[in-house]
Amino acid sequence: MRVAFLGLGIMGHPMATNLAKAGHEVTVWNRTPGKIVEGASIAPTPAAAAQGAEVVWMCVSNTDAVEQVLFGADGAEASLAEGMIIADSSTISPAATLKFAGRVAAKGVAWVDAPMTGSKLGAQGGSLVFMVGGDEAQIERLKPLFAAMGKKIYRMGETSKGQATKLAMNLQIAMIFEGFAEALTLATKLGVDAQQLISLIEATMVKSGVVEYKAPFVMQRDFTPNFPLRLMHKDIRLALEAAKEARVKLPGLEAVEEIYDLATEEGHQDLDYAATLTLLEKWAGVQVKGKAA
Ligand code: NA7
Repeated sequence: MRVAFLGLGIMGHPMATNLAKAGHEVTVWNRTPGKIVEGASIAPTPAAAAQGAEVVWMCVSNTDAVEQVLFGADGAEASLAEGMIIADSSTISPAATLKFAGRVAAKGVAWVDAPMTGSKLGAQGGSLVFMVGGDEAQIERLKPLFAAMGKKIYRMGETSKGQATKLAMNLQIAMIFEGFAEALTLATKLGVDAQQLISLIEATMVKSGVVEYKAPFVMQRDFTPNFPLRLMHKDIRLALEAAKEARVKLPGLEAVEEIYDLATEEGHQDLDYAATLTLLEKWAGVQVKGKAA
């Protein structure tokens, strides 16, 4: 398929690479120029990338970035034509998604929100899991593209339900990691070996995909971003905003948000969200490490 891919960050770059590798005709655009994707052409603006495309696929930071890329100066909107599909893998506000989808629907363009989970390794390995909102027939048309980038697609309902689901998923990731980080900090302070604790976690019902993914990074104290803290912070805020609009109380997530506020004040926003651990360590006066470390 002819795809315009907009946004070549940690996730977008490997996704676009996998689309090109699978033989799709990919044109990429990134706000900061200079990024190349093997097998893809480069366009100077979103409008130029979208010209003649069947699908415009976005993977940019946040709601404002999506608005900018589509409707700002040189935005993709100028090149939209009847029958095209916009697929959005950015994590953004479900309410804004509906607003944007309404605006492009006037041009006969469908909107499929397609946020994903799987982090940098999943994007590189083409094993992302997509949670998707949109019309079934349009999602069907996108199947070859999903197949090139991911291993599973879950249709969660109509447009915006993919975004709503993503917020519910990242809420859990943030809270599960925070539980793990607090457990590691307390155990270390009380004299328990962290690596031993992790082995026990893995052998019991406490185990989780989040812990399995993050434990090796934490034990190596590698906080380079797989999923940057600033983006998890954004998702926590989006979830709290959506909860407020829907009159839902999320007291646990509100407490976790404070940790992210403080981590940001400490300048950790560009590290992985696992760096929230370092705040707990600082307050406790310990550093989590295994005997071997
Ligand atoms: P990154 O690595 O921070 O990449 C973000 C991308 O979004 C990158 O290409 C940015 O371009 C682009 N961006 C950011 N703001 C804008 C604006 N205003 N206009 C155009 N492009 C913009 O994030 P990830 O790849 O990890 O994640 C992307 C999304 O998936 C995000 O919503 C996550 O929550 C899930 P730059 O290179 O900085 O010029």
